[in-house]
Amino acid sequence: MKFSVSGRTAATGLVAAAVSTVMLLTDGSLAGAAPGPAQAAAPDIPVANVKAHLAQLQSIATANGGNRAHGKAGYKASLDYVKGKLDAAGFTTTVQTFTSSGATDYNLIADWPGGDTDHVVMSGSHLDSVSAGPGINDNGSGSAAVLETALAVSRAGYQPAKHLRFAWWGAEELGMVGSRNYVNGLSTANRSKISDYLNFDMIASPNPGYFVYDDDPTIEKTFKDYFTGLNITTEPETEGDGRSDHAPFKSAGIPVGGLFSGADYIKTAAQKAAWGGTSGKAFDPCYHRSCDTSTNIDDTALDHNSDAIAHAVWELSS
Ligand code: DTR
Ligand code: CA
Ligand code: ZN
Ligand code: ZN
Repeated sequence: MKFSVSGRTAATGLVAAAVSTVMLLTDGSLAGAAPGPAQAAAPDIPVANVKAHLAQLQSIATANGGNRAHGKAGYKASLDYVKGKLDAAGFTTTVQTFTSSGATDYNLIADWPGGDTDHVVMSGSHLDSVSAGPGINDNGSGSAAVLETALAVSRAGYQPAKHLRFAWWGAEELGMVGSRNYVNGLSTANRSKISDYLNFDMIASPNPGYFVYDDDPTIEKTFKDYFTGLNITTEPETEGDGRSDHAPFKSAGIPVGGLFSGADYIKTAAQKAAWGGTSGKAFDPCYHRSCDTSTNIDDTALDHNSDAIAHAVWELSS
């Protein structure tokens, strides 16, 4: 039986229906109890695991001229690291090759076997950095959190109704080149099969904010409700409209959403009151600079956002 609403809502509906039809028989047993489908909640994403991926990305940058940028060895080494983890975890991985600014570049796509491939929940992040530095917050943070969420799917043996797909994009810093290449390569039919594209680009800024993309309302509500459960206020993410890898998907009419912890904009006093940190200072003062290293991470924001990603993936795919 397929539900048109999220599995969590459907399960609630089933339980309510079961209760309304249950009768207490003379022998004390219950007749008509129809257990709802087991909708497992998302697991906690261990932030230590996410930070371990960030440490690897930092090491890769350090060993390759200090960055993980388009056309540089550090980018391909980053992709090989992520791919190795996913292959070992049972994902079907595909490396897409494309050329940009005269250099070969790569997207990594990972499909989790199973689920209805006519309904795909996709999560993505750009894996490249700028050439000025290692790009640990921008965007090692999103890449590591999406990777650990995918590995959590494998660890759980999660088999949702919808198909799960994950992606790590090349050349976002050149203008969303990799993600645009991917979307442009999809047939109209395959574009229509992507029910949700979730984008994660800078989710652990050292002076963090909690911003939720205000594009698709269902995805937005999924994230906002999660943070409400943590008693964390969120704000709509409007600065980044068109400035990250959700843009090509949105242009193709695919529902998009995502999370953001802030870049070079300044945190206000009101935002400090809501989120802590320092007002009058940028959310990420090392944005696009050499100091965007593994010390340029707020662990609490990384943890909350990683858990929110897992929550949304479970919720939207059930
Ligand atoms: N992460 C940035 C792109 C980006 C996304 N949202 C915003 C908001 C404000 C400035 C930049 C951004 C990048 O990859 O450069
Ligand atoms: Ca966690
Ligand atoms: Zn950037
Ligand atoms: Zn970015």
